[in-house]
Amino acid sequence: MEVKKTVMVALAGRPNVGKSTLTNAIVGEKVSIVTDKPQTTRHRICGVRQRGDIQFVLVDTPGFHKAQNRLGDYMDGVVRAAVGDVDAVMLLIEPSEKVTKAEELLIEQIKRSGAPCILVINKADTLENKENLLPVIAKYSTLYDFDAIVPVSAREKDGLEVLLDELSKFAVESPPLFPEGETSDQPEKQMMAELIREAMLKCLDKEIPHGIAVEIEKFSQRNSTDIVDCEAVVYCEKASHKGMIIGKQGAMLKKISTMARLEMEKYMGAPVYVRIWVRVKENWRDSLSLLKNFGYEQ
Ligand SMILES: Nc1nc2c(ncn2[C@@H]2O[C@H](COP(=O)(O)OP(=O)(O)OP(=O)(O)O)[C@@H](O)[C@H]2O)c(=O)[nH]1
Ligand SMILES: [Mg+2]
Repeated sequence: MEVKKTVMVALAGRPNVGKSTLTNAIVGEKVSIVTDKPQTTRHRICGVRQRGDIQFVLVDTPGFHKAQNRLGDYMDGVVRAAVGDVDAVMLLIEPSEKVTKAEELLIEQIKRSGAPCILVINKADTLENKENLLPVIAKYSTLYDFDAIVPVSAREKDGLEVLLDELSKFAVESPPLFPEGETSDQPEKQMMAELIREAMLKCLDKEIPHGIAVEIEKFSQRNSTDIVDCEAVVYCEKASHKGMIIGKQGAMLKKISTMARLEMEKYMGAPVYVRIWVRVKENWRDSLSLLKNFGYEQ
């Protein structure tokens, strides 16, 4: 069906509430990486989904948090900019009455932007009793007059049609913002870097994966085959971190490479050869020039 209307919607919320999971669930494929660690997403990533004659553009953003370095400042800036630049906002929360500073600040941003806002209570599958939603709804209703409140489970893909129905109300007549069939604005090369970062977040503990940046040095198709060659450099912040990333006789790096390769092959639909080097760049998260170098630039 021809696209006649579009609606661009930002997903905002504190780290780990499931913004990227919800983006992927609505799009129907993985466009944004997901892990159980907070601060997984660092960029603004658009996911695209068509239903009927409406094109939905989901703007996934980094979790809003109290920034502790310049990378964090950049990430929070991405959220602020996204909230001010869309047809509607979804504020994602977990089913809890506890309102954190991040949610208070986001509600302030939303008020200031004047964009319509839907409160999305995610992870509804974790509730034993749906009645437990009522105090959450009551609490949040005192903070802001939301245009709608929709409980969903991004993981179980539950409640998504109702959510899309609500979002449809903010669609505007427009030619498509993305060409038909395109599901994301993220270049393949950047997705490869993200999938390596995802594997590192999953395999490594504590601070280490948060201090990692990935740079793709080679990404090309091998002559007259469908094989993709990918070479990447992973930057970490300390020599001791480098040791842990590589592991005993390279075991950890091998585990990370394999995990990343499987996801890359799924994404590319072709065999992928991955080689990863590890280098140390101290305090890159506070260096404006290195942040820019790694693509973290407004
Ligand atoms: N039980 C349950 N878990 C969920 C649901 N949605 C997401 N999760 C889990 O929550 C964790 C965080 O999910 P993400 O999608 O990465 O969260 P995010 O909000 O994008 O996080 P940041 O990018 O760090 O801000 C992952 O372990 C998900 O599997 C849900 O509906 N139910
Ligand atoms: Mg995310």
